[in-house]
Amino acid sequence: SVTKASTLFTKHTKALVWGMQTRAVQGMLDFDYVCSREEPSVSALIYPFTGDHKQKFYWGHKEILIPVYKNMSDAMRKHPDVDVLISFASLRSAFESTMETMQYPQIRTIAIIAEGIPEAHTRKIIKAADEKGVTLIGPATVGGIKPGCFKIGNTGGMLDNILASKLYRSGSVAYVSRSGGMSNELNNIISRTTDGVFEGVAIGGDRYPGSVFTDHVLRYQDTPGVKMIVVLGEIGGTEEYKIGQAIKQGRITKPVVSWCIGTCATMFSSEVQFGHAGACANQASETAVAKNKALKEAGAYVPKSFDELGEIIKSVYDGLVSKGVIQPAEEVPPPTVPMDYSWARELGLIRKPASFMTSICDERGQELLYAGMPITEVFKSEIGLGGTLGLLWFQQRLPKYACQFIEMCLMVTADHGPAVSGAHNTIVCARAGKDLISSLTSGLLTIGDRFGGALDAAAKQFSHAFDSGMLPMEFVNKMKKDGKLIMGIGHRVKSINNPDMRVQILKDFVKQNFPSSQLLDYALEVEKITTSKKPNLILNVDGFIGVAFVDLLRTCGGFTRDEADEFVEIGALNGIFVLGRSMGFIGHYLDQKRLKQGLYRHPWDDISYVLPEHMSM
Ligand code: Q5B
Repeated sequence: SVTKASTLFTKHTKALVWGMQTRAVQGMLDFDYVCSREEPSVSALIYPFTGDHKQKFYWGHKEILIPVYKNMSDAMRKHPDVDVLISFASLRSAFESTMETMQYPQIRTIAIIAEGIPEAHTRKIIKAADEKGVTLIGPATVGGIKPGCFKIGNTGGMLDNILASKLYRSGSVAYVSRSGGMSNELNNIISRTTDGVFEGVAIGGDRYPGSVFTDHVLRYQDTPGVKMIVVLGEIGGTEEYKIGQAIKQGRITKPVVSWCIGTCATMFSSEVQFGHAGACANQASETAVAKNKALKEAGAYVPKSFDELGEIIKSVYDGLVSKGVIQPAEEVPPPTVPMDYSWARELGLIRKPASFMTSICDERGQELLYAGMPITEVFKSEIGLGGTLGLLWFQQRLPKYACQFIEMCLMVTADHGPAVSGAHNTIVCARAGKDLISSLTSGLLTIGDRFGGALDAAAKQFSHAFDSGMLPMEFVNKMKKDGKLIMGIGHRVKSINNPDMRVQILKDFVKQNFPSSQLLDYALEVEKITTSKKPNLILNVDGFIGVAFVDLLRTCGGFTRDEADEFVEIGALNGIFVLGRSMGFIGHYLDQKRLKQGLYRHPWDDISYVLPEHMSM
């Protein structure tokens, strides 16, 4: 097999990341930045499921773009300085993608994060890696870290952890462990008891890890910056014995502090399979107790229990400092990496005024809420469309009669034929080949004071007159004197001789169900006066809904007087006509399309051309 590199990572190491692991990549970039690296350690991502594109990341305060390639070959060709690949491939795709990676001689180290890769596949990967001189870290690991230089994926945890364990600068202690979680603990212990971590690798918990303890311990032995080595082994396998042999043979001369986890297994009467696939003693020599004993006999520093590991690391380190082997460097504070907004918010460190406020609907939870009412409850209590509108427009669970009245208003305003302004516009628009939404909105845009949009103004005018104690006749006279039309009065085709049945239906309902209809009664008195002047000056459908709604808001018990007035003031009532008539406009649009009506052109004989006469100079 080809000799493998003893230095896996430097301050200039560049990596490719296989998989769209944006959080892990951002973690690597934040680590790079806090280590004062000149350039990001991630050159590109490989993700076969999207096309080539660029992904945005933060580099300190700046935003940068990192390319994402669909094909590994493109990534390798475009980034020849990359020599590490971090694979977040799933257990199903890891084998194929790792074997593909090894076809590129530029890659010297591969970290495989996936758990559960079949052992037969891992063994093939290991064989190929040995032939090609590629160092594997993993599978089933977070990877490893070289403080001040390079971090594999999520190793070392979040930035606060990295800062707390001073992983942004190099120390003198190198470690190797199986577990990623325990490597975090080692970062913590080593940072508190020594000048810090030089490098740490978690080889992973599988029975066949891609690289073994001895591979890394021997690398550390050959690395001048490493002054002492920590090995955190565990029950299962016999790899730790090789370290003992290497110490005895003088191949390892640097102090080794070592502990094998799993000594509690002796308390069980049968074999125990611990969390990792490889963590099971199949014979006496694979127990943690036996391995700890052997390492101690070989000359490693072995504590009595894991609890003492920190103390023993400290005493070995202090010894090296007193001998002058280690000269602790002066601490230089790392550059500040801005905290992610979402994380700072989670920690409660910042607050920001929201750009939007809402008080009617919340879709974030498990269940959609309308004004606080879960959608299942909306249906269970059968509040219907009127009740739903009550929740979303008025934030109230309205009484049954009010819900019914709203639905009736929507039904009576749903359509009034093709001749009215809005339907006409919708039809012309549909016949000009426009789509449903354009045709609908073209119709809706005609709704205003004259057509269909007189509800709010009628509600305001009538309630103002009524509240200020004006007699109906005084009101009519005042409006005439001011030269103003009474909103909600008058109709082009309906009159006392041709009554509007829509208004009659609503009137019957209000009279039977509303606790009070004071404003409606007032408006009906006004109607008597206006119709005595002209039979078409009836209380029209807009006017009726406008005044009846004021009665509803004022007397249904759900609103204070100010709240009731505010809805009229902010123009809620025209919404009833808009909503109801949308049904009709959509119907007209569909009708025109169904009838295959061509482009409409208004006939000339229906247009009076009244141009000024031509004047000759
Ligand atoms: N006069 C509705 O006008 C209409 C008067 C008035 C005092 C009034 C007109 C008006 C107020 C706005 C209003 C909603 C334009 C109507 C609707 C939905 C619809 C539509 C549909 C549907 C009708 C004749 C004489 C004149 C006027 C006087 C008229 N209105 N005086 N207060 N309100 N109303 N809009 O027929 O002395 O002869 O000069 O603006 O409530 O849109 O089906 O079509 O469901 O789609 O053109 O129902 O009333 O009457 O303008 O020729 O006036 O009566 O001053 O007096 P007309 P005009 P004078 S519902």
